[in-house]
Amino acid sequence: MSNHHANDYLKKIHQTEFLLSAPTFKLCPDDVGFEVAFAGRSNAGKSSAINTITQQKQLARSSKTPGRTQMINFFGVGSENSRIVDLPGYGYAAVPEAMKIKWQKELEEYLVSRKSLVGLVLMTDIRHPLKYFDEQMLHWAKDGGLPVHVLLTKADKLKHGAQKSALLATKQQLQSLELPFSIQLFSALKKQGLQELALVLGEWLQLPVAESSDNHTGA
Ligand SMILES: Nc1nc2c(ncn2[C@@H]2O[C@H](COP(=O)(O)OP(=O)(O)OP(=O)(O)O)[C@@H](O)[C@H]2O)c(=O)[nH]1
Ligand SMILES: [Mg+2]
Repeated sequence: MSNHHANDYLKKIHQTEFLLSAPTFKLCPDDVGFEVAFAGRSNAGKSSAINTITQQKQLARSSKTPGRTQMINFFGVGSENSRIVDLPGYGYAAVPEAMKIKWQKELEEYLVSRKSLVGLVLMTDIRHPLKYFDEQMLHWAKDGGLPVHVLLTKADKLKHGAQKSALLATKQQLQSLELPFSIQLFSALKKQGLQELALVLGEWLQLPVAESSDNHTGA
């Protein structure tokens, strides 16, 4: 797999546009095409990752206040049939219990039954191990036959060696769950891991690549 494709995918991903915000999954776009969901605890860095990979400062609102993203936000990657979804963060303590339970039911239904959903990007702050609800998400993804790509976000908060250790520890944690997954380091601040993420999104969303000129010889 080449960086060549990663750059083609990135170019396409830069063309991402906001589609719509939905307060519930009942109001989400038609279940056609391909969709990748970005999920994680509140404040994990979901919106920042979307803004960074799309090279658009304000596409997904990011904020220092946890729980700010209450709506399910849909973005079209060059087309409304290739979508990125910014899911509301979970684990925000101030949300009433009844609302949490209602939301969790909706989330589970979405992950298990949404046909256009082709992958889950699960984000977790590199300084925090996967928590109970992250594992819950991973099990729902497994139930839905959904591949999972884990981003260890805010990697810039740790030195190189500590980044590697965190990567290894989370890999081991995921392996013990016996789920198919891939994992990478990511930093929105340092723009670290963009190509790796672009490759995953490009493949899952089946984004077009430019015609290869590799076969042309001479002249
Ligand atoms: N140092 C550092 N800070 C980051 C990075 N990414 C996000 N942050 C900060 O972490 C906080 C939360 O980022 P968001 O992108 O809003 O997180 P979110 O997951 O969308 O949060 P909710 O929408 O509330 O669930 C903000 O203060 C960001 O500036 C990163 O790569 N490095
Ligand atoms: Mg957000």
